Amino acid sequence: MNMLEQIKQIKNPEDLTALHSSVFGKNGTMTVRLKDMKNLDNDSRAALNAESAELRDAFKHAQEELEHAAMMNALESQKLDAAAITGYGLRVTDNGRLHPLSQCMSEVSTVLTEMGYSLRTGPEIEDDWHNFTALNTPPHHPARDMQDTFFVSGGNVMRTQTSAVQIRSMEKDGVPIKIFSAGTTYRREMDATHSPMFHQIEGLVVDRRITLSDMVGDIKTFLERFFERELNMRIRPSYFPFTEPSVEIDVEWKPGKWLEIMGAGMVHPNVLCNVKINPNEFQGFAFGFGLDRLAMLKYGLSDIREFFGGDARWLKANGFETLGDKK
Ligand code: FA5
Repeated sequence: MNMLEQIKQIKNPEDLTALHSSVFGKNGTMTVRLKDMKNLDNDSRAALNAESAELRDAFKHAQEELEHAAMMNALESQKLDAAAITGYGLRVTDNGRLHPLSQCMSEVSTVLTEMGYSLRTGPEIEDDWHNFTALNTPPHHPARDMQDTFFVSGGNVMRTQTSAVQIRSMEKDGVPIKIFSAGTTYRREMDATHSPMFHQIEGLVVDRRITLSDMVGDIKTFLERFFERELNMRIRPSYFPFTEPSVEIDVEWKPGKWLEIMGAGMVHPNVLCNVKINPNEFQGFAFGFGLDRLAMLKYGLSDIREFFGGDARWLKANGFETLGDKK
């Protein structure tokens, strides 16, 4: 193999340097021959000079090639590093977004806030007074059986209804009051329409001369704004210990198909007395509903438990966007 071919075959800078010194170094083959040039005739000198120049060019070219290859390698490996660092962020299809229930909760809150209700919250582990007794459901009241309750230590319960927050709010802020509470509630039951943990929203208005028609007006306004369409509403007599009269509200979901959507009623005088408000001076109404059932209706779902499966594929299958769809 002649020298030019040897140079071309070299794959790393160290080998190239070594070969270069063996040719052009102090005692290199070409250096020695060039030193002897004076003994050559003109043609041989010209040929040697040309050969030497050609070799220098070949070395220079080989060096440039190796430098270029090294730079490409470095870029390639940096590109891999960059992908390793940013790769997770690029796979946005794996990411999530607000759960449909959270979105629903926020829509409900927006509508109620626009209607002048302000949000109140309370503890999820509640004492007997706020969850039951002050709501006109003292111990041994048969209406306690209406709610399958989780009891925790110290006589407390996992709150079965957000109605507990109306007691706390009236105790703290007095009246007049126009509030809503929103949050998780718990009952010992589970089937397609009952989940052990679910979400309730409750509205409460207490003032002078509040009537049942104020309640009907506010509930209709709320439902139509939330579902973004006009709805026929039906009011049926019902029973809750903390409201008198008590009603259930149904909406005509499809022509001739009515669905029960919430409980409501005028705040029972005993409840007002329990929070030291004179029922002869103040009256009010309250309404409460399950957010999860409302969301089932809005999104056309048949099993409440699907909300809590935590499966992103389910979100997609039911037409809920995930963050990845926003790409
Ligand atoms: C109540 O809890 C009353 N506090 C509502 C109320 C407030 C009435 C103010 C009058 C005035 P009820 O037990 O019916 O009522 O529950 C209200 C809603 O919570 C139900 O209509 C249903 O939508 C929802 N709900 C009840 N239990 C479950 C459950 N296990 N899973 C999912 N949703 C539930």
